[in-house]
Amino acid sequence: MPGSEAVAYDPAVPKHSVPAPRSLHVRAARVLEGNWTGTSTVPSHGLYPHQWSWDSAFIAIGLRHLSPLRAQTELETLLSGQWEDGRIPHIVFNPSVPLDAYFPSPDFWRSSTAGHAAGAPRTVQTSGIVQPPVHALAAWLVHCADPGLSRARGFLAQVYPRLAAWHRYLLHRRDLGAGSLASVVHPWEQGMDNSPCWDAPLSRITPAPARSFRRADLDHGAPEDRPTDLDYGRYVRLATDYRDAGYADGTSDFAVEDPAFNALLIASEHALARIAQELGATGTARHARAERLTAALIERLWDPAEEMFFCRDVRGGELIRERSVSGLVPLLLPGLPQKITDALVRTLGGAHFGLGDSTRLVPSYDLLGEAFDPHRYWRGPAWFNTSWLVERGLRTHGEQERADALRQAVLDTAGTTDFAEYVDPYTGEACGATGFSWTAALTLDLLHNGPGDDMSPTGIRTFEMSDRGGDRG
Ligand code: 9WN
Repeated sequence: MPGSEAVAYDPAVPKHSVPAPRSLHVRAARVLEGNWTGTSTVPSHGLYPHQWSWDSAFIAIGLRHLSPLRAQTELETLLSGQWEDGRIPHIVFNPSVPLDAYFPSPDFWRSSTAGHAAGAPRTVQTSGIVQPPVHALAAWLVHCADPGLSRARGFLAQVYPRLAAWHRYLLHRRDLGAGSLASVVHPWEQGMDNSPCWDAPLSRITPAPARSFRRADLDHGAPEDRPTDLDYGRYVRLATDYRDAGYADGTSDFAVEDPAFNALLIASEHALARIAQELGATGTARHARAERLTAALIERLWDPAEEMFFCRDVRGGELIRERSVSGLVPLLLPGLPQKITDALVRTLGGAHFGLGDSTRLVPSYDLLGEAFDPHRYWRGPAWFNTSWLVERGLRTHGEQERADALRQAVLDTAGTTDFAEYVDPYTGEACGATGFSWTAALTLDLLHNGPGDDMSPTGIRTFEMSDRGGDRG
C-alpha cells in the first residue's frame, strides 16, 4: 500500500513531529501544482487520473488561496461537462488519458450516445451519475477570495444559471422519495462508495459477473483496503442499468436519501442565495427553500434517540441504522435547532466516533459497528474532506475548542502522511494514495483560517444574520 509508516498517536497529544505551518503550506501548494493539468486538478495521478466533481469543489476551496483564477477555472472546466438536464457528472474525462487507466472509462458510460436524451454534451466525455453538490458553496467561497477578479471575469454571472439548473435537477428529478430530499441512485454518487450504509440496499442488486469488467483500482490500491469484487459487481450492475435506461431517473432499484448529500445541497442553496444577492437579486426565495429543506432533512432523517442523522432506503422505506460520518455532516448547517447540534456534538465525542478521545480525525464509520474496518474504503478510516466539513460545522455552532483541536489534527496528519487520501482513525497511518488533492487543498484552507477566528466558515451564517437585520456578535 502506498503511504508512510504507521504513526502511533495519542489523540490528546500528538507525538509525531509536526511540520511548521509555512512548510506545510509550501508542500500543499506543490501537491496542487503537481496535480494541475492546465484546466483542472486530478484527485491523484495514479488512482484517479480525470476530473472528479466533488473533489473539484473541495480543491477550488483550497486553490482560491493560491490562485483565485485557477480556482475559478477548476469550476468552469467541471461545468463544461454539465448535461442539459442540469446534472453535473461525477467524472469529466480527460481524453488524453488511456482508456485502461481508470474503470469505468468513457467507453463504459457512453455519455454522448446513451446520455443523448438527457442532454449529455456531445464533445466532452463524462460519467452519467453525480456527486454531492458542494459546487455553489465552492463558487461562493472562490468569489469571496478575490471579488474584483470575479466581477471582472463575470465569474458568478456565468456559473449562477448552471448551478441553479444543477439544484433544480436534484430537487425535481431526484426527489424519488417524494419527501423533498434528493436521492442518490448509486453509492459512488454519495462519494462514500463502500460505506456500510449501502450494504442493505445493495444486497437487493444482482452483481455483474466478475469476468465482465476489469477493475483498474487494484493496480494502485491494496485489495484489503478497497471494495470487494462482490460490491464492485453491484456498482457495475447499477451503472449499467442506469446507462441502458438512457440515464432516465425514477426506475433505479437503489435509491437512498443521504444526510451529507442533502446537507451539502442545503449549504449550497444558501450559497446560491448569496450569489443571487451579489448579482442583484434578493436571494430570499432560495434562503427560504434552504430552510424548508433543513426541516425536511430533520423530519425524514433525524433520529432523536440515537442522536444521529441516518440514511433512508427509499425503496425499502426505512431508515438505515448504520452510523456513518455522513450523519454528522449536517452540523455544517446554521439553521439546525440547538438541541440537534448539541446532540451531534455529543455523538461525535461519544464511543461511536471517539473524537478527542480515541480518535483525532472523524472516522467514516461507527468504531463499534459490526462492519468497522480501520483500513477499508469508507468502512472506518478517516477522510480529510469530512473532517473539514465537521470542523466547519463545529465552528459554525460556536464549538471553538473542539474545532481548533480538529483543525490541528487535520494539519498534523496531512503533514505527517504526505497528504494521504485517508488514514487509519486510530493510528493516523496513511492509506490509499498520497499527494491527494483535496487533502492538500483543505489543508491550505485551514491554514488560512486560524483558530479562534471570528468568521463565518461557509459564508452562510453571515448571510443569514445580515438577511434578518441581525449582527454577527
Ligand atoms: C469512484 C475521487 C473519488 C472520490 C470518492 C472516492 C473515490 C471513486 C472510486 O474517489 O471514488 O467515484 O473509484 O473509488 O470514494 O469520494 O470523489 O477522489
